[in-house]
Amino acid sequence: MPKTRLKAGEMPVPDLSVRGVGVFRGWLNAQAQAALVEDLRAVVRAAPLFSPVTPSGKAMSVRMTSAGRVGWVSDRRGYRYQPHHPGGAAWPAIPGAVAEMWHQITGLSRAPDCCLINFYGSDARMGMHQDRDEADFSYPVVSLSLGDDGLFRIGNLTRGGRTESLWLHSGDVVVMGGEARLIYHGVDRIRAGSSSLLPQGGRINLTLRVVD
Ligand SMILES: O=C(O)CCC(=O)C(=O)O
Ligand SMILES: [Mn+2]
Repeated sequence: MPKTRLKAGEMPVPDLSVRGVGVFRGWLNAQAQAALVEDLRAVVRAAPLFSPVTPSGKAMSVRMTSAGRVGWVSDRRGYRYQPHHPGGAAWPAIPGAVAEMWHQITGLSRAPDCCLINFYGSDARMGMHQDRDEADFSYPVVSLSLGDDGLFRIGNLTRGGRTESLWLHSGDVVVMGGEARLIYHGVDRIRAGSSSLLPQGGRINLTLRVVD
């Protein structure tokens, strides 16, 4: 539920832009966040969180699963999208509220193929990387944060160099599109106990992508 109602054809303007990355603060209010957590519980019952390893065999600290036509996985065979959970079942559908957010933020009628769901415990992080396993970089990547605050770091279009960081709060939406579509980004740390949305604490990040 966006905080401002938009007329048809009007695009929402981000609250801030850091190196071309748009940030919408509090796109979902507390009630919408709580409803979405319930939807995500159903997703995780159908497609349980798993602990991926990088292609070099290093354990990732986030646990993840996906919803949508395809899901993103990482294992010794590499990073890729595939049409089924590692357990073999098809991925569940992307929750309606998440798809609605995508359409409102992007103005696209095209639906996302994948909603990657990352769960960060208090010690989890995500190293600097680009999102580049998709076929067409003209589509933006949109992500939504829920639960504890995460320190999001934004770098450059090539690895290294100076970076800027900002805290993402529950309900915030980030858009990496246009010139910033392939910008390096990562999550350095989680501020445990900063949100009461998830009874056990932690942070959820949903990343929406058009894959092919
Ligand atoms: O957790 C986040 O805010 C970012 C997640 C991310 O970059 C990814 O899943 O590719
Ligand atoms: Mn990413």
